[in-house]
Amino acid sequence: MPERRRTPTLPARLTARLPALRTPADPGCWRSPVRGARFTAVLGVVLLAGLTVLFVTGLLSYAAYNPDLDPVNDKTPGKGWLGFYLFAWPTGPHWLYRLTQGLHVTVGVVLVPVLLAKLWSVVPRLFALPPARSVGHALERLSLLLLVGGALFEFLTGLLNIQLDYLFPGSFYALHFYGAWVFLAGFVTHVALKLPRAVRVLRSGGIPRGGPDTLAAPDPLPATLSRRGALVMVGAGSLLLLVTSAGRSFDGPLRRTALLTPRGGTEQGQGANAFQVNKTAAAVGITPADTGERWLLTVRGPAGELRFSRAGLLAMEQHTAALPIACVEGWSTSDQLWRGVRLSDLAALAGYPDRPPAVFVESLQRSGSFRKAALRDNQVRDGRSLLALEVNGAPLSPDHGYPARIIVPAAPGVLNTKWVETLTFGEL
Ligand SMILES: Nc1nc2c(c(=O)[nH]1)N[C@H]1C(S)=C(S)[C@@H](COP(=O)(O)O)O[C@H]1N2
Ligand SMILES: [Mo]
Repeated sequence: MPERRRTPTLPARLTARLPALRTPADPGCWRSPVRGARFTAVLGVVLLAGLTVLFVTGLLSYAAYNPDLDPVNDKTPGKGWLGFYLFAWPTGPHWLYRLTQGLHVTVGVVLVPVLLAKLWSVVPRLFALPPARSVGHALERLSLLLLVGGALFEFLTGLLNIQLDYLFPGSFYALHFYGAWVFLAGFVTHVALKLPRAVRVLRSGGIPRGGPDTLAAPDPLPATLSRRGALVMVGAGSLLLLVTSAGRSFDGPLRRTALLTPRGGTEQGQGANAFQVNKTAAAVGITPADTGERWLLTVRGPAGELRFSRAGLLAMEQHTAALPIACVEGWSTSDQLWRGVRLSDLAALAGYPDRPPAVFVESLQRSGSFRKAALRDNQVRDGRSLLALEVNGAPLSPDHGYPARIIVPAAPGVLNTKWVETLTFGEL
């Protein structure tokens, strides 16, 4: 059947009612009655606090890897002076990284609606003409490019990394690290320029003194939602994200509230080993043959090269430590009861009886990231730092690192190497 031909033009009745075409550079083009100085100022102040937490906890996360200790720990070896602030990551309180990285990821997720609302509230400014009224104004707009681009980039890379489980292994760290510094350059400039005004607007109850509200629409449409209502909606969005993602930092029923994360399901593993697994043994190619009777631990130091079977390690003095696993992706477990040999005892056998040095740890795992790590002397010295053989009263499961794994207080999961094969003690 032939189709009826449609007329390409709109009915005259309709075109007559359409307003004159406005470009986005025309302030009259933007007609939401919600935009205004107070709306923007409230969101801006929330972001000032939230983004500061993100930046500081992000820098702490980098420091927690002990990147200057050894190149295997450093995911951005070209950082140069950007690593000026690095310090020896402490071993206490034992939940330190669980807290800082849980905050980093949870605050990041929760701020998404605030960031989007803030950008929406000022989007007409993006199109304002002329592009620059003065050198100062040009610099201000340039700083916005760093700020907005940097913030969107950081949120995107961070969210992809936690949601898709290492989407870009290796390169994530470099992207997120340098992106953060670009963002900071824009953020500091923007806050210096805008904070006094935001504070004035908030103090005066929303009316910018000495001028019109240039963020408000000159020709607003009738309101369907008050400004306060719009802020409440943004807050409700953040709250929803909070209650559906914070559970990743806990276990049991709380974890199951984390609907928005790959870590929100039931615990992996069984019995004593029923807690989250990052990479399974199968995923990294560790077979029962590698970890069976044939397995031997090699310990190197000034005393030479020593070898230990699992039975030999179990015959040594055993110590326990209640420590969590806390991953850079923001998920963590509560304290698990680990049992095994103290790293400082192994250091003594390796030829450091008095003052344990740093240690270089290598896994059986043959490829992939995180199969090697270096631990600083303060970590080796801590009595809770173990080469763990058991957890919660049972032998380690293959997925949690059988026959032996590292566990160190306050450290990121990345430094808790599984399926350990070699420990080399000495100054790195
Ligand atoms: N050999 C090896 N050890 C490893 C990893 C790895 O990929 N390979 N992943 C690390 C990371 S990123 C984390 S968060 C913890 C997770 O430990 P779990 O799987 O026992 O919870 O193991 C760490 N140890
Ligand atoms: Mo991790």
